[in-house]
Amino acid sequence: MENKLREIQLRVMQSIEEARQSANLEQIRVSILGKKGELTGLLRGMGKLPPEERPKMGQLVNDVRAAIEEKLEARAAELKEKEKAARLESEAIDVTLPGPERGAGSLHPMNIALQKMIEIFVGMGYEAVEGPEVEFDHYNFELLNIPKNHPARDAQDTFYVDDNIVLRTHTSPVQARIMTTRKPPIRVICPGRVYRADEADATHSPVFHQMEGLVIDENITMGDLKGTLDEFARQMFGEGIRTRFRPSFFPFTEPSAEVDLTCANCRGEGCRMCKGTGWIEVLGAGMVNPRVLEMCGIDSTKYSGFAFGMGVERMALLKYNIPNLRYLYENDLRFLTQYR
Ligand code: 2U9
Repeated sequence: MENKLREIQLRVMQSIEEARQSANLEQIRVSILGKKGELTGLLRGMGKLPPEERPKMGQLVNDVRAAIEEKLEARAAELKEKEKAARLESEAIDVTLPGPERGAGSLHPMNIALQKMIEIFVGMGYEAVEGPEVEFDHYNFELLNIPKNHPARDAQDTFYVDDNIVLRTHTSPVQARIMTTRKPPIRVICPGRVYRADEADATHSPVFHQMEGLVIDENITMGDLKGTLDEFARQMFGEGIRTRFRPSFFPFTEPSAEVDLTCANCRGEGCRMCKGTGWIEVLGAGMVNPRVLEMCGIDSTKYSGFAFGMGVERMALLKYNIPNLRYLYENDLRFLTQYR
């Protein structure tokens, strides 16, 4: 039995030394020291030995077991170190490699158009002012001469938050707020997001952007409005683009006009885009209704003013010859990054 033990010890020590993975060590441990292991088997067989030999053999088995356990532990530590080193090596990051390329961003075409529009009016001495998108009925409608039961307040056009609060349907309430808090001369543009309960199609979206302008001073005339919009058209779309005023109606302006620009596609010759007319409708405008001036606390016998409004997305579509509003909202970068 002693020889058998020595033989086991030698053989096991050797195979531990030769093990290349922690998992192999575990196999060895089970096959020798486990319940059905070789050494455990020998220990069980001790009952067959003469009683006087049992203590000596018991001691020997324990020594061999201790030696094997110690060796297993030492080798496990060694392998663990090696495995860790190998893992570190394989996971090493070369910090000198270049990172993934990040292309330069670009502005959304709607914002490019808006920036240009703001720049033109700031160049003419206007101040850009913003206001709340969630607005009181009072500023969005009442002060603009749109009383209760006016068709423009129809629930199908307006998102109501409650009886007194709406998502603003135009940026006009910003000008109304300015008129109630400032004295003339007033010269402002009000760009921003507006909301209408519209079905989305090629030219409509329930959320879009407007830029409105307001000028109030002594002796402001329709001639000032015409000259201002002529200059805007020229700077926005180029030399030779003129404006044409057609009579219209808005509750907040009197008189009111719908304003066409020379078709930039055919330069007024007549083409498919302008349906042969040479003109494209792009703006609304007019002289501020004296009732609106008075409701906002401005003396309509001393002051007069003009106002205009335009859709920013509409300007972008025209400027870049984009056929459908949905291209602006689909967020396809191949499309959006084309514009400067
Ligand atoms: C105050 C007084 C008057 C703003 C104006 C328009 C004409 C107009 C539309 C153009 C296309 C809106 O984007 S659109 O759908 N706007 O036609 N807006 S005059 O007049 C005002 C505003 C505020 C206190």
